[in-house]
Amino acid sequence: RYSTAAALEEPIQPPVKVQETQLLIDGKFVDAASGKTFPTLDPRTGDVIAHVAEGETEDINRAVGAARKAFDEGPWPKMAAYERQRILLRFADLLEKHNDELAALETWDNGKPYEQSAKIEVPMLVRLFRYYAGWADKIHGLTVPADGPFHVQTLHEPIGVAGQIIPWNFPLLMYAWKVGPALACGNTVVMKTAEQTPLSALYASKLLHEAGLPPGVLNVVSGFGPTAGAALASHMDVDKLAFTGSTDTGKVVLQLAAKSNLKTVTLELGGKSPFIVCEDADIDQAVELAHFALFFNQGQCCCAGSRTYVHEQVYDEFIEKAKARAMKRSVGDPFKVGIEQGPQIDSEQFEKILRYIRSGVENGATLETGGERFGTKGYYIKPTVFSNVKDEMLIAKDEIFGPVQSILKFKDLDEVIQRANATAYGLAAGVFTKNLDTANTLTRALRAGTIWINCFDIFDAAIPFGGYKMSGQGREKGVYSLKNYLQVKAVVTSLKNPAW
Ligand code: TXE
Repeated sequence: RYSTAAALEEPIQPPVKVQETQLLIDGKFVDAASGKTFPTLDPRTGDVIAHVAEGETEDINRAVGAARKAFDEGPWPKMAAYERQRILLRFADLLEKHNDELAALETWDNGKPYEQSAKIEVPMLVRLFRYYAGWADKIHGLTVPADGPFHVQTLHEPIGVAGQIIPWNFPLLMYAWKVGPALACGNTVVMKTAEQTPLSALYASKLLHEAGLPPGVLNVVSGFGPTAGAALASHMDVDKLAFTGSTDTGKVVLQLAAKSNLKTVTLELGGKSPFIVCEDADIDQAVELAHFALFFNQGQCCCAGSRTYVHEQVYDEFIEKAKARAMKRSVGDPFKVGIEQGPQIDSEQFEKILRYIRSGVENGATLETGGERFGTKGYYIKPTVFSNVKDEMLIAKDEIFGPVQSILKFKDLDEVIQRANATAYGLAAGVFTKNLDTANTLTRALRAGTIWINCFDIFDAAIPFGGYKMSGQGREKGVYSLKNYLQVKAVVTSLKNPAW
């Protein structure tokens, strides 16, 4: 079911026009202080979609200044919580109204299938903003029964200026995971988008201002990591930093935060998540879900089920079916109806994935299908399946971040628990079994921030997400994300008449 390579020669014209390419600072779209721009590229062809203002240190300073003023002078943090909620709800309505334009920009800049952008991701974005709008007027502290003649209460206050750095694999969803809770809690924000995908966040942020957001509350700076990103992470006037990206860059921003003003940091980093198929699993369903767990979003998911452990009793059947499923995956222009897989994000990721595929072959894994680029243009890779993968091979250890499924064999539960946990990562795990005891054992034994049982990649706004070990620090989404954006102030009042 691959499109013919010839079909890729003439990419479909995206049904949207690029409008916002400048930086968003203090409620206005402006050029970079240096006047510089950088091209954002179409992953289908490598051609330029638009030239985007390139923010650097001076622009981050301007954006942080605007966010500081909007925080200190208000009205945002002091506004009635109900008013903040109304703005976020109006924003969600506007996102819903502009679903198709947002989805088209996302697909154009990122390469993910348009149907995925339009039917899954933008609706999830809407849901996230409605969810956090719902929290805005439900944030409150406690009354604490302390010893002594004191009335003790806690106030939950916004932290201040939040710096947020996001990656390119889910530009709109990463924007929502960070902006939603930060604004609901009354913070102001400076967001640094990924250099590969600056467009959709600018468009969404324009809608947020149409919904009534005061100037300076959300500032968006497009630009590169070592310049704009590092300036944000090390800024003395940023109170909190939220980062999603690679583990290596996570370590860098944590150091920058520590060396500057000790801003609090949350990190959502890489993964190498096990997907465990037990002998009693429904094999057809397990094959389909293991396929989805790995290949969804061109394999560019931090929580991809990238180590598929299959019990020896069902291993051969599983391999045969997983291979057949991968061969059926429809690869092609992401704007075409029915396409499951578009191109990888850029030439760097494309080359990295092909290097991992070569290492798999050299290390003796069996290449069942795929293993090479698809077509001659852009960054398409054929869905690839390796069997006979061993734990010590690079393809079983490193985050490949591409459409490469590695299948490993196991004999019993204790063994698979030990092997699944033998990684520096701990983001997610999938468990496929009909046996409740097996599911309970694996749930408790696996060291990962999310365990999906007989399902995978379920991402409701209310479900927390984050990593154990080197997959990150802190949790995003759900009620847990509010904690990232609130300070707790203890207020102790002396009681004149303690008897009452
Ligand atoms: O990530 P980076 P890259 C993994 C995945 C991928 C690899 C490299 O394995 O192959 O990382 O991707 C900003 N100071 N993930 O290079 O560098 C950068 O501009 C401050 C997993 O794209 O981590 C971008 O906005 N910021 C991941 C963001 O960090 C810096 C998603 C992410 O880029 C910076 C993406 C610096 N010095 C890649 N350097 C996930 N967890 O989902 C870069 N940035």
